[in-house]
Amino acid sequence: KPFKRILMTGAAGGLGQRLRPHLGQFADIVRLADIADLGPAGPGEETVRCDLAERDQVLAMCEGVDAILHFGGVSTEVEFAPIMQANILGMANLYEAVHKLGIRRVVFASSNHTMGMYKTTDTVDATMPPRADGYYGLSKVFGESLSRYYWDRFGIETVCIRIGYCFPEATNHRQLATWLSLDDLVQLLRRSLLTPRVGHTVTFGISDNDGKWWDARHSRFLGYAPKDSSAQFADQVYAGQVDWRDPDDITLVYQGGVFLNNGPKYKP
Ligand code: NAI
Ligand code: 15L
Repeated sequence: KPFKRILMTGAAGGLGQRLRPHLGQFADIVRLADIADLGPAGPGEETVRCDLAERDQVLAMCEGVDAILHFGGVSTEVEFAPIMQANILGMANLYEAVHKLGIRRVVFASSNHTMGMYKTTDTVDATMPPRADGYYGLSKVFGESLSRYYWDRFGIETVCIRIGYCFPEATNHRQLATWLSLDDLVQLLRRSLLTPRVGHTVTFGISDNDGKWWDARHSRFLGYAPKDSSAQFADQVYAGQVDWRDPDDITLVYQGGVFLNNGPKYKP
């Protein structure tokens, strides 16, 4: 196997639970970490309870690992304080530990919400400036910048995957554009972990969908070749939805979709 031990944070979450059965291919030992209960460790697994906001716990969580899949943190738009703790302080704690322990590579679950203020008529590539759609997206921009710094300054490699919509089925027009199948995510993780030199790379976590909004030309060297497409859900979506170009609906105008409705609200 390519690694002796890898760590996955956020392993109790939605993606963590779906990925868990696929991680054994990467390492002899898979260390699963979360602040939430992970259940009993299976063969080849270790479990660790860790709050990403707690520096000492993060250091202990990272000890003895060769690479990290960093999926832990707040995964939706909420108020700033919990995002700051888990995603901002948590990211700083993680990279401090990574540097201290000499860990060479991290795969970071970034998000399409780093670019949610681009319009659904725009095509975005990895060289374009981030345009986050809220605190959550901003925290992922911070994560991308922090990991860039750790590459530039200390040579720690990171692949930032701006994941689209990784759930079993696409049920609306936005999800058709942004859908990522589990198998394609597993392939992308494999390419991100095993490609010999990745430096600091920003890529997009989507399947081979029609009408994509993102152009992954700058990360082609990863060799990611998605096998699935959201086209399998298109008939169902188009049958149920009519006006998905309504210019007065900000959740349709901007790529961030419904996250646009969840940001800070100032009441007069
Ligand atoms: P999720 O919310 O189901 O899982 C996140 C996990 O992180 C949870 O198990 C939670 O307990 C853990 N966590 C939260 N705060 C923590 C803390 N302070 N310390 C330690 N663990 C903490 O989210 P999901 O859907 O599994 O996503 C995983 C990652 O992928 C997240 O970072 C999310 O931002 C990112 N992502 C997911 C997308 C998707 O389509 N599912 C799309 C874009 C990004
Ligand atoms: C995300 O970043 C979230 O973690 C996920 O739950 C979805 O909401 C996804 O983006 C999306 O944009 O649909």
